Amino acid sequence: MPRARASASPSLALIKYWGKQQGDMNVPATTSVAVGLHALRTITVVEGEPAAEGRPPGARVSIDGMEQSIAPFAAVIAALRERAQRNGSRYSEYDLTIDSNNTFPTAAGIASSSSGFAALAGSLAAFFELELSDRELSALARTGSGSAARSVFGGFTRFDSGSHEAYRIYPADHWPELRVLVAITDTARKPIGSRAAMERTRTTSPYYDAWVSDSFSLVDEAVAAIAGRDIERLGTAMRASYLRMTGSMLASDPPVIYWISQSISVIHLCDELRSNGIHAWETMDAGPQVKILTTAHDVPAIRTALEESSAVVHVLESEIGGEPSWRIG
Ligand code: 2P0
Repeated sequence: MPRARASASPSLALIKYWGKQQGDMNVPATTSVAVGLHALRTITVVEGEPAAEGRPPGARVSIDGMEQSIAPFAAVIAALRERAQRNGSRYSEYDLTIDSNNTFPTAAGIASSSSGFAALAGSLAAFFELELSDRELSALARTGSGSAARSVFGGFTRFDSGSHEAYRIYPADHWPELRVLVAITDTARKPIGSRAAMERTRTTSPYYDAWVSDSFSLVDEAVAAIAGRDIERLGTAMRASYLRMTGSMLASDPPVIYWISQSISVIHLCDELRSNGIHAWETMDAGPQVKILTTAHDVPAIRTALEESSAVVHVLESEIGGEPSWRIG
């Protein structure tokens, strides 16, 4: 039975994508700047067998052993299959069994859709024996989830407003000391998916237009900070981005509130650590976990503080990296 395997890491946005341009699938309204979280992976295996005569080929998807509704994956699978048909792939009419596993909690705000759709697109490209450039794969992964366009690259990435694909701005070894600690505060599934929440923000938040127009100034600031390996400058821009994004969410109707009391405790803890000269720069996404950007030097102090806090269930640590891989067999 033909088989392909892919693995990708979640893409953590330092400068956030929140809101879509109208008219195409997951084309961002804001420019995002992100890093790949090397220690966290989604691993996806695709197997196939010929579809029965006279029946269109189908697909089944499971995540962490649980069968999923096909709807969220249909666009990416259709796009890759269409590409396979055009290229005359010998497997284009195969029924697919897609099995995906995360090494971290799914759907709790650690960007599992970014690594998930990047690994899905990569595994299908390998299965159908397609030769795609990274940029082509990024555009295909984007049809599943906007942030997945970034996870097709490791290291430091950028996804421009109005663009169909992301690109790498620096490889991971540009800044080897950089680290991310993820403070897990709750592993329950989030109350509202980011897609619906983004759309609610766009259509009901009086702050949405201000969020979008303001967001661009932070991009240049973050890129300059990465170029100069300046953690304080990067942390300051990153903090402004997530707080302004959150402001636009909170002003939606009904409000979008991903924070729980433990998240706020960790935000205050980071503030306290910074006032003691420790580089603990937090950011948050569509979930209650708090991600802390720092350097290797300050990891032990932050870890100790997080482990002593009753707000934190578990701490994950990652270097920057997350080079994806895909292969046949
Ligand atoms: C990001 N997030 O830049 C932002 C920041 C969450 C907050 O991208 O609708 O799953 O599939 O394109 O990529 C999460 O949203 O949304 C996200 P869709 P996605 O990482």
